[in-house]
Amino acid sequence: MPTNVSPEYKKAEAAFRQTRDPAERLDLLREMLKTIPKHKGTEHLQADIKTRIKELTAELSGPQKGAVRTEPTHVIRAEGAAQISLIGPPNSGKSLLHSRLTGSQAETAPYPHTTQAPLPGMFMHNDVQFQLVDLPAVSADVMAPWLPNAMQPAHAALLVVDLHEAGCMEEVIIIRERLAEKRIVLTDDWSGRLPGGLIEGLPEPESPESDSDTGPGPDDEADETLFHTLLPTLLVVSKSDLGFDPDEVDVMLELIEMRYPTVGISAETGEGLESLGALLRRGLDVIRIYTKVPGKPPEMKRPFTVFRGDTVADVASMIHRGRAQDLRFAKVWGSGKFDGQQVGVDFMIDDGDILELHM
Ligand SMILES: Nc1nc2c(ncn2[C@@H]2O[C@H](COP(=O)(O)OP(=O)(O)OP(=O)(O)O)[C@@H](O)[C@H]2O)c(=O)[nH]1
Ligand SMILES: [Mg+2]
Repeated sequence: MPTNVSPEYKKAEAAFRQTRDPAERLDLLREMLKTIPKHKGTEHLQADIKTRIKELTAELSGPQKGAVRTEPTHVIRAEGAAQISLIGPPNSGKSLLHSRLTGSQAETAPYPHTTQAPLPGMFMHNDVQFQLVDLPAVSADVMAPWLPNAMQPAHAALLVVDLHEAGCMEEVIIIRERLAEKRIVLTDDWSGRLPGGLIEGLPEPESPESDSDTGPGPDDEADETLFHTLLPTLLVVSKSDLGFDPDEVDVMLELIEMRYPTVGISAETGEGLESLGALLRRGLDVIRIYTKVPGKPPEMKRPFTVFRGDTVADVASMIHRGRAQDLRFAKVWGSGKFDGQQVGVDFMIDDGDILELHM
């Protein structure tokens, strides 16, 4: 429905769609509520914004005073290139995978619902760091009430399934439904960057200038998707050491009517683990940026990571939190017309660029 919203509202909404940080999102929601035109056409949206403000405030304020049970806050601030949620039915191998990839020593056990709290850990793919968050299982009768909120900061999900378990497909359908009710959508849309179905070996990279304009942009989306968290999802078929039948993957994808990019892995033997980082990096279009100070060589060991489409201003706000508006210009080596070219804050950086920020 056209609601004739103000430019201020549009700006806050666009920023809201961009950020995954819960505290920033809360500020932006308040700004949206302040700037939304108050008339009949926006009543629904106003109510939705208020609900999200309440939910986020409760989640961010942690345990309530005088509450019977004190629970820690379950939202984990995203670190590294991207936050990835580990989700799936009980006992499917999420925690052993977490442990193998991040060295977390996450508790694993041969019975369901071992994991009860979110556990973050970092894993490296080449020089790109991903944050992997182990989460409790979802089943028909159990889903931690805080789980949907804990998935808000994520950029993608690994849906871990054990095809040796009877009822695996039904479980996946239930998980998708239960999360969708809470507006967490496990989508198979990776903006064309990953093929659907079983992936054996890494797919050939797309044309290098993979246009970042695939998929619906913020302006094309209807209001209803505003508070949906769309998580591009990889289907991870676990325990491949116990046998692995590619045909079963096809049957599963057909039954759940999704074309998730799918990999078979074994956390026990390590088979297939290498491909996860590579697929996430390609799927999320993570690019690396190096920085330098004037007159000094660049720091080439630890890149900053951003997403393709990000600008010089985005890098500045990551490095100089709260001081990004002080950025005057940057010099870029790599994707500029010539090395050391002076560029503005809106310049779109590319993988491997070296930046010199002038504040
Ligand atoms: N053979 C084999 N067993 C595995 C593999 N991954 C996990 N397991 C076993 O499967 C059982 C469950 O593993 P967990 O990692 O605890 O599973 P989970 O999905 O975290 O379970 P919940 O936290 O209860 O949801 C344990 O006995 C693991 O040793 C694997 O790759 N191969
Ligand atoms: Mg677990």
